[in-house]
Amino acid sequence: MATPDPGQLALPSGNGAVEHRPLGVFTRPSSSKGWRSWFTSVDHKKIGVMYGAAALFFFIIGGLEALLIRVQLWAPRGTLLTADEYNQVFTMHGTTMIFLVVMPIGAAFANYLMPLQIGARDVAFPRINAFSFWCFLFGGIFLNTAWFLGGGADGGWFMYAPNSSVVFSPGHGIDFWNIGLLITGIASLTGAVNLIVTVLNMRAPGMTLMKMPVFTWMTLVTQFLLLFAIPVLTAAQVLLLFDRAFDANFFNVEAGGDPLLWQHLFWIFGHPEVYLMILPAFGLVSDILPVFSRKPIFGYPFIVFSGIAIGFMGWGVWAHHMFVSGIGPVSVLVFSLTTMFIAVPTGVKILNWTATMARGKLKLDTPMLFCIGLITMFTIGGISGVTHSVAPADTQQTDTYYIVAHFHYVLFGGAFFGFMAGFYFYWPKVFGYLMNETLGKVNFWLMFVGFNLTFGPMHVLGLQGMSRRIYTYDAGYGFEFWNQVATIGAFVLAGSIALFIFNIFYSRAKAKSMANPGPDPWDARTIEWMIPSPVPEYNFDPIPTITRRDDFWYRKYGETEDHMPVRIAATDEVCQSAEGEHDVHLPSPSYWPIVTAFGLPIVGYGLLYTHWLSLIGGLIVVAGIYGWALEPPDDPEAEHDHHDDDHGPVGEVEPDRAEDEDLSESEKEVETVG
Ligand code: HEM
Ligand SMILES: [Cu+2]
Repeated sequence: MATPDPGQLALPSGNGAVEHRPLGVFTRPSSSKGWRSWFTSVDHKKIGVMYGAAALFFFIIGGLEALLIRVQLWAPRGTLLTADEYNQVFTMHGTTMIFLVVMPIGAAFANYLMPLQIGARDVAFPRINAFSFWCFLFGGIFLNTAWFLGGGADGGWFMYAPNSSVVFSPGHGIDFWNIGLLITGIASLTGAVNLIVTVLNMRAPGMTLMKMPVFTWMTLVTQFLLLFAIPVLTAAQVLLLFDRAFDANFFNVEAGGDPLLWQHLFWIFGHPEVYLMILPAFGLVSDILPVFSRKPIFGYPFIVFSGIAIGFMGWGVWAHHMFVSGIGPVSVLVFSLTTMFIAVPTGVKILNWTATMARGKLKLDTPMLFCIGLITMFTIGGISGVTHSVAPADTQQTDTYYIVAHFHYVLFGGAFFGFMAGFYFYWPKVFGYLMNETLGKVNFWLMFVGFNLTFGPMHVLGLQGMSRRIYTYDAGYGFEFWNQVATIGAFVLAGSIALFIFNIFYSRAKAKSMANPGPDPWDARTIEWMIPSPVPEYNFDPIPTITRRDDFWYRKYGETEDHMPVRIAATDEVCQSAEGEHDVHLPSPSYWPIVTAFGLPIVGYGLLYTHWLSLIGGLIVVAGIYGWALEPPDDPEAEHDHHDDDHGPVGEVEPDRAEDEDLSESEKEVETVG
């Protein structure tokens, strides 16, 4: 008698035969349609959209916290927040914006876009990809439930010891921060492994590394930074957990511990962290700028290798956050120099972007405006960054509003402006309609003005000596005027974000009466624009064969002797259509990623309240892993599953190997004619 497959039950089916029926819980959900499908989807596109939606939700929370800060500081002796409440609000604001907004928006674009840019059908491990997303979401919600369970974390986003100890912060706020970020850390690590394997293993034939779009390159560097940085933070967090839960004294100087250990561990993670936030935005700008300059990116290898250089050099500068922590003159000198050096590869990018625009046919549509916004605002942030690297000057600047201005110029002016360019540029590809261009331009200018009104004055306040993290200030220091300008700016900024959200719904409503903008509304350069919008579940059919960088562009345009583009084919001739039969195998939806992830916050609540909860949470995680391991690789009856017999094993996505040397003539031949 044949042994039944795991997850199957051998049932007598009369006439002595045995029928193998999958155990109910081990069958895979069949439909990839309807709202429920979002909970079981393993489709990288849906996961990308969910990362984006969740991050925008957390952005609103972080933004409201920022407005509370600004209202509190509108005038001397503000009374909106108490000192303790203020500590909670800026800690949660900083933590939310970094871990629950900027990082996941990077993950949203990486998940949705990168597989399309390399010509893949999905990421290497779709169920792990879903698991990563749910870990991020549940970790973020867990962290924010602190607001309803005694108050948010109050030790600042970098949580210095001994302030983070139970002596100085007895409530559970910091435990929610710690456990919440341990859970989101799992999301980052599993996500990083997944995306690295996908880039290195799943590229379309001919898509060699040096033909990949810059965003995919920056995604690869970002995932390696995550792979090495998150474990450092996790190690520090486990020490903090032991200090707070079991009096371990790792950071307690009276018991031989060392608070500086936390600072070193946190910033060994923390500085690469700032680069893994900015590099995806850099990648987006490097792919969008050529489209609106109608020129290829200037110095592609330099743009790529400067990103890789930043990825490496970012590990050698962490102690510039500790110039006044007593690390000694030699360390100060060394880290001062390494910090100055890292300005070089960053400068290379700004030079190459400027050279790409130079003598280009610039089209100032909204995505392009936000790209120019990033280049200008990040340059300002970069320059103030260089002033920090001069240690004696930093002694004056550190812990003042000059620093607050700096990191908002690089994080908001840099990363967020870059993401806004990506939203407006890729919106038609993801959702099948264009965002309203007039509202888009107003959105940009309102955000640009609001941003500079909010954070520009902070440079002045900082040099005037206003410390950060003070919940109020006395009259007579001359801080009033610029604080009021900054608060007005913050509300203009909030208005621009409200306008962005309005534009989403307005354009969606309008789209109902408008024609689909087609696969390539911007006349773009990379292959994600040669497939229908919204992108069909199977992405490409057939998988394209790549012959050069900007492969899609050169399917549409040839070049005259003086490198002027000349049309050689109409867009719809070279684009793939969603019409007709598409016989493509796809991984099936699954319950188990969300179930397994759901057990983690329950373990977290158990650590804070009752170990019974930890037990229950632990059982859910174990059951989830078992269910995951035992579920059939695929449900042959599943409606979404267009079997294609020439595809091998079912289940996880099959990689299309991209030979890293150029294609034989005959292969090139086959594809282009197709
Ligand atoms: C939406 C508009 C925003 C406004 C008005 C704003 C305002 C502020 C202000 C006033 C502070 C200083 C609080 C203090 O030191 O007392 C602050 C801190 C901070 N902000 Fe923002 N911010 C905004 C967006 C962002 C974004 C997009 C990020 C991106 C990552 C961010 C990251 C941070 C961080 C990390 C801190 C430090 C928190 C700490 O000291 O622990 N902010 N923000
Ligand atoms: Cu740093």
